[in-house]
Amino acid sequence: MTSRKTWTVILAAAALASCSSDDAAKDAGPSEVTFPPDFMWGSATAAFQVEKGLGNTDWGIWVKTPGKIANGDDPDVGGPDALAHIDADVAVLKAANQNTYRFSIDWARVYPTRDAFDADQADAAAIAAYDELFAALRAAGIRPLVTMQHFTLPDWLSDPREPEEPQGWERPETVPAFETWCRRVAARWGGEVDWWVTINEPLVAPLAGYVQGSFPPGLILKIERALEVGRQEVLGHAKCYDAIKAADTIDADGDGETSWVGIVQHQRAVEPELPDEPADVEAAARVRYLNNLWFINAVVRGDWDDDFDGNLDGPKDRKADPALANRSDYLGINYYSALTASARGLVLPVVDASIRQDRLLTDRPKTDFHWDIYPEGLRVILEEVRPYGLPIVITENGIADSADKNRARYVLEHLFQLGLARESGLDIRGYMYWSLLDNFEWAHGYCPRFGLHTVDRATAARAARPSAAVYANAAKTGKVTRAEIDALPPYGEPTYCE
Ligand code: IFM
Repeated sequence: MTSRKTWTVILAAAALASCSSDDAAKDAGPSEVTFPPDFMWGSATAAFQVEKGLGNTDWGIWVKTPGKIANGDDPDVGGPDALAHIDADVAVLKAANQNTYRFSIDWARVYPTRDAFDADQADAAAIAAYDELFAALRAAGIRPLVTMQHFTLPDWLSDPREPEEPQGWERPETVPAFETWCRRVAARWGGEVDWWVTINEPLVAPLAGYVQGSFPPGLILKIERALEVGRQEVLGHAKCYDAIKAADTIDADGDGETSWVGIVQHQRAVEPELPDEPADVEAAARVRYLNNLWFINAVVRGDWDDDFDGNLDGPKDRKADPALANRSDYLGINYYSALTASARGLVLPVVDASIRQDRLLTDRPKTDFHWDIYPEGLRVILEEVRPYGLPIVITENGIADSADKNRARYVLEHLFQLGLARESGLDIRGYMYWSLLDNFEWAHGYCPRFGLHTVDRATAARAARPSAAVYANAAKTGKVTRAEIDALPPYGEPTYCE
């Protein structure tokens, strides 16, 4: 059980964070925010969401399982097919004044079988395709920011047809295999890449895969297994970090560093469902700790809270473990929205709270995906990570908005908050919009449209949405003004997906 003292500390931190947000909201502040010339302006994708032909992954099996994907959508049909459209994607990045592109290299594409991985026989076509992408980016002067694992795992490590067996990160061979994967990728492409992400959103996969059932292996309320996945991902991250540091010996961008290796977390502004209800306030503190801080504590401070209870008093807990500490050169933050926690409803063990991520009972505008639009929440979650003292990259921020009526305002308002956060002393190095293109949104298929660019479902032709020009202008001028934001229409009704 979590001690009263522990939660008092966590609640105090939460109060501090919400003070900062109130201050931010009250602060009419400057009429513009500016960003330095070396700021990373970019957008992001992930292999499974934009490539095709990844049937040999756990997700490849999952999408073929009837009933798992909305509308029966298939990433092999009607998607961006990114590896066959490298020039088109680099052209739209360039046209939008972006100097950085975040994408993932897929492990199962490079090593389609266990035998190929064990023998280190990389697939020639895969290597050629990623080489082509790196060459095109280099020619366009666009910096790659590369993710080693973005939700998918090779089917030889994770098979959702056998959900009762240990899968993916639960298997003892996965962490050492991931370490090897990271080492080989960093050795092969370290001359192209300086900015690396180990694992994308490590806590989303266990939550969705073992608690909610929407990701492979599709289990519901298997809490102990979910926690073990989270623990193994910490170990995998630390091993991957060390492997990249050893293998990437080339300073590709001439900044004096051969590599910047970070974790990417999906942070939410966690709020009590009923702000005047003390039990909900405490529930929010527990969820905030678990979702936003638990992983970072482990890989930055080496504080291993094995039982996830918010203190380091447990029999397996460790403080400042040197095998884990200082394993993130920067924090990658994916920020989209708020979530609410309550002491009532479907209360999950460990956090002793129910969690709502969409259709929040707030009066904020919503996205097509039923998420709250809450730009000030960006500052709330940035304040939470200020104590770690690390550089920060916003590795994802974006909106599902098929009609493109709210995206320009969404982007500029978030950038404005980011600028204010910079001015308050946070070392923020970049902003990646999610996503460069409309793509395959996991269990929701193609319906949520996050793209700055549309993708024709028949021809895969890319076309810029009007908001792409608004983002491009911010990147070009390095500033966002209140006047620009005020000139945009107010948020309108979303086009809900389902
Ligand atoms: O599409 C996802 C991405 O894969 C991870 N971060 C959140 C995005 C939107 O849901």
